[in-house]
Amino acid sequence: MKFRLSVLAAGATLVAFFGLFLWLAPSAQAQLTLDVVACDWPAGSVVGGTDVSTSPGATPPGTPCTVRWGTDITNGQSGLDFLGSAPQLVTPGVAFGIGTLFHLNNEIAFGTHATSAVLELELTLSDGVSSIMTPPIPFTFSIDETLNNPPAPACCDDIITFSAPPGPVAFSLGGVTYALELLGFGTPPQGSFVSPEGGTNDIELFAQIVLIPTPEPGTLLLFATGLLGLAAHRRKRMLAVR
Ligand SMILES: [Ca+2]
Ligand SMILES: [Ca+2]
Repeated sequence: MKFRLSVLAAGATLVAFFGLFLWLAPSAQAQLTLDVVACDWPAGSVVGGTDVSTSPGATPPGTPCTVRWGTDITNGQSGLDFLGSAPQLVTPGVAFGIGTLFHLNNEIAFGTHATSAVLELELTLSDGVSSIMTPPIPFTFSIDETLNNPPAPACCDDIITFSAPPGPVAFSLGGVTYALELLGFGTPPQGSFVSPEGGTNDIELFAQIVLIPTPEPGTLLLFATGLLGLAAHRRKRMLAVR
């Protein structure tokens, strides 16, 4: 009897683990077509800075989205531009260039610089059958406008970094759930972009689209069956020792 219960327990455990494996394992996915990378720097998201202005990127692509700040002292304001990539094929889990970031690193009056701004990206994607535009996916860019003392070019480059969204912004295409991750600046992707003083500096920004595993009804049923089997075995064992 004890042997039979053990076999049952082992079987239930295997079924539960197999169901869990199927639930978590992403299925192989074909390439997607990335048609448009639209962008915006929402004015309300800019922290610090005086005389802040923004403009969204145009669709179809070719015009960057822009944010400007600071008091011009004859060179122009400082700011950031983002220009989305040209249409391309992307493979889930594989890095691709999503666009180019420009830092307009002009000398501005002391204390008039911004410290961060949010870049919102909206991707138009298709899987060959259906097409979607994602919701706005926000990434916060921190701007460290270092003091220029002594003056450029001897000192001191500015540094741009970004952070991921607080939670993955999921979107669905063809019944599959995905999320967008920024990987970094340049190749191999770096976490920060060092921008020399005096002029406009640019760098390509790399990203990847990742699969978000979602349980399918059959997989869930398998997982639940295994769990129920384990629970039944446990109950029988508890009754047996009374
Ligand atoms: Ca600067
Ligand atoms: Ca500086």
